[in-house]
Amino acid sequence: MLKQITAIGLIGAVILVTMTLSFSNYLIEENVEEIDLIIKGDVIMPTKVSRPGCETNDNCYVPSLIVIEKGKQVTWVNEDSAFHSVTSGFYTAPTELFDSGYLDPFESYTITFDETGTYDYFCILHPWMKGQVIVE
Ligand SMILES: [Cu+2]
Repeated sequence: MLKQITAIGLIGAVILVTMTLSFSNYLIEENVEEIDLIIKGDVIMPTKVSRPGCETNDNCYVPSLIVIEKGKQVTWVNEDSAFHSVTSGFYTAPTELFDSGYLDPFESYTITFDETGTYDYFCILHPWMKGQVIVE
C-alpha cells in the first residue's frame, strides 16, 4: 500500500516537473522571438520623430550614421506610430537609388549595399529626418 502511494506520488511529481519545464520552454521561446525582432533593426525610427525636434540631436534615425562593410545589409525598423520612409538623397534632391515607400509602424526595410560610398537618405514625409550610410 505504502509502495503504491509512493509510486503514484513519484509519477505525479514527474508529470508536474515535465509540465513546468515545457511551460518555461514556451516562455523562453517567446522571449527569444521578441529579442530577434529588436535585433533585426540596424537603424530605428523612434517615436515622435514625425514632429520637428529630433534633428537638433541628430536622432531622427538612430543611429543617424551607420558604417558598414561592402556587401552587408542595413535594416531599418519603424518603431514610431506614424508612417516614415527611407529614401535616398536629400529632400530637395532625391537620388532615386532606393526608396522604401511608406513604412507602416513596425514595418522594416532592408537594403544590401554592394558598392562603397556615402549614401544620404531622408524621410519623404518629414524633411527634417536625415540619415547616412557609409559603405567601406
Ligand atoms: Cu518620417
